[in-house]
Amino acid sequence: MKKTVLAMMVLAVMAAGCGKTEKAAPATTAEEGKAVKAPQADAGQPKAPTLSKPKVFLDLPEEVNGPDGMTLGPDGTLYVAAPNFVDTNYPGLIIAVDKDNKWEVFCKAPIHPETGRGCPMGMDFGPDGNLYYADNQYFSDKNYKSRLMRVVIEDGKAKNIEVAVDGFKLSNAVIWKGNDLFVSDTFFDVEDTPGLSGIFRFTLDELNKGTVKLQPSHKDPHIIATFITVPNRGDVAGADGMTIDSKGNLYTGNFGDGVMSKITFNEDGSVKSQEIISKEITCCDGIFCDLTTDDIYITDSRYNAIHVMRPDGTMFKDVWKNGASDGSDGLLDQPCEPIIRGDELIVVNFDFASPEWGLINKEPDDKHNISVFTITR
Ligand SMILES: [Ca+2]
Ligand SMILES: [Ca+2]
Ligand SMILES: [Ca+2]
Repeated sequence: MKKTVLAMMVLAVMAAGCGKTEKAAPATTAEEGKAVKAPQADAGQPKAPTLSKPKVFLDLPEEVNGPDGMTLGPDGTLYVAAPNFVDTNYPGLIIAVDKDNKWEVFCKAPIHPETGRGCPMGMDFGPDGNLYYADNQYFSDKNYKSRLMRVVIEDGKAKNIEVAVDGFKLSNAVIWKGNDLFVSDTFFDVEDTPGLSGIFRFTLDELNKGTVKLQPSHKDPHIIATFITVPNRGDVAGADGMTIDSKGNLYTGNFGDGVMSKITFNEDGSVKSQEIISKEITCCDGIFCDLTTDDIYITDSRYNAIHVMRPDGTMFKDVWKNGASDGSDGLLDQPCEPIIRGDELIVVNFDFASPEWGLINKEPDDKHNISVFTITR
């Protein structure tokens, strides 16, 4: 697909972030790229971690022009998914980064037979040792073409890649909790409920029986939670990143309006509660829980910012924020997913925007980077 056509389609999807009525970021923090002392909610509350100035974690070639999702393997290898929406001459792929930050292509994403594209985004390892990733076809075809893929791994290598679940709109984040797998779908595109999105749950047993075919509807029985994004700058993108805290609670945030939700579970895995816990920010892409503290790191694509949220919804805004950058200096360039490796906060820069979307990042450039901060907890 031509880049311009794709960009127009993506505009409808990802023109996201913050309403025009939102106050602009403080100029000093946005422009100077300084670590900001995060506000403390209440005396006695846990303090927010602080972050160093970011550095370049990886410089990536054109072959990896639009990185998105990440996960850590059992041996500490970092996997990074690249749907490569910026330059679609390159196929979507997943790279593996070792502990010395040397990387290689782990696998190329199989193309969808109807769209001709393979677009890996969110990823997580399952209890079966295989790697599962969201194959986001929404930018090519909105008619339930997105999938969940299973990379069957043998001896640390990708042996083959199978369709585990077929029929999402925009499968985005993927996370396992025991034998339950959760997948967020950012758009349901229901006419009478604009901004509807949701989270699906699958069990390992069900996935082991063969490809799960979803009902082409927002009423598929695998849906365990739904969300409604309030239009923000005309954007209604919904559930995006997901993470699970040390107590097994699930969190997600809407891309379009930044509303954060928490889901708790009963012993049998059914949903016990679902509540909105924060409306402090206006854009949420990927999120990641630091299990040593239960601090939840949030990437804000709109403002090139990192926020940190506590499980009770206490939000420490702008733990990091910087102005426009091509990323070659390590500064954020439309950050889309965080992950923690030891005391490193590694942040992928998606860098795929258009000026009219109103993001700090105006458009893709030819620098493709992943950033890294040092965390002081
Ligand atoms: Ca995402
Ligand atoms: Ca860049
Ligand atoms: Ca850029």
